Amino acid sequence: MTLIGKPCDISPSDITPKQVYLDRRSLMLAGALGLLLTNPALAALAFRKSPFSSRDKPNSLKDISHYNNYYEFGSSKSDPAEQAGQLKTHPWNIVVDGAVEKSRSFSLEQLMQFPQEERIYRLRCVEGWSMVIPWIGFPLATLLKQMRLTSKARYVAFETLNRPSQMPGQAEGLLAWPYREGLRIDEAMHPLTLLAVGLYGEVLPNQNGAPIRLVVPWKYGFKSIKSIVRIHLMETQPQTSWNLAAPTEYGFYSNVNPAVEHPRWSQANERRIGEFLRRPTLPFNGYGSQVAQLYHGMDLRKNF
Ligand SMILES: Nc1nc2c(c(=O)[nH]1)N[C@H]1C(S)=C(S)[C@@H](COP(=O)(O)O)O[C@H]1N2
Ligand SMILES: [Mo]
Repeated sequence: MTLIGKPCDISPSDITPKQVYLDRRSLMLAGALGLLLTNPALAALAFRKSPFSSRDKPNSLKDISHYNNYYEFGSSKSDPAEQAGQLKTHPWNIVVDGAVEKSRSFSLEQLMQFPQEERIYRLRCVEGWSMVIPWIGFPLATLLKQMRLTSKARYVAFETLNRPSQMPGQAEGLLAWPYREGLRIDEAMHPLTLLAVGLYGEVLPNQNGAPIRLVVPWKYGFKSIKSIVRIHLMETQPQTSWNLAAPTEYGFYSNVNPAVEHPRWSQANERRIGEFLRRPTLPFNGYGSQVAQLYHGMDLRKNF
């Protein structure tokens, strides 16, 4: 398998404890609040750098956490940063059920036990902008391999939390709530497919999908569902919120494809947030050497 750029050599010095990102003041504050000692999910976000990282320069933390799509908190880019603080992300569990021999619930603390990596990925939104984000997380495959899947497990469906009391956008009928997404099982098992629990060395800001969200870097941003509470293995292709809302605009696959237009605009190029000139959009968002073979023989115009 080819990697993006050159794989970096991973040495023990690349294992970066969360503490190096914290200044003295925030460390003392975290200590005073008891976070570092009593909450294992927040204490030890240690990770190693991944050879799967893009070499593009990451966007600033400010851009990444203040220009968001998270319709549960409103439909403008600034709404999530203003509104998502009210979401309570602890305690948190993900239920894995459906086509498995035995359903299981994973607490956030259990999920944090999986080896964590920093993965710098490009994110291409269907609206025509892109960002580069240094995620921290683990492959979805790591979680799925904990389960015994049955032969009916051909697709994976994901669901976001449904909690209108803390997610004001869910009172509006913009989308079918809870937000739903899905992948084919081979896409879900692909080593690039990540469950992210942090970014820039910290736990995820709420507006980026805390405490745990999906990241599928070769697909348009809306596939990367936030604040996941359920992973359901299925035999048939799951429904997705955006496909239900506008089936001619948002298909199931949603692979980044500059050659297939959105009905209302071109997908040929994109604006990297923070840059002025638009840049050409790459097939599969530049991850084609790793994922194109998943779609061998498929008509990607029909399966958009
Ligand atoms: N639950 C949920 N997940 C979601 C969305 C949403 O509205 N609700 N928006 C999607 C879209 S359109 C994009 S582009 C990305 C944005 O992720 P970011 O804000 O962390 O950059 O989240 C995706 N995940
Ligand atoms: Mo998006």
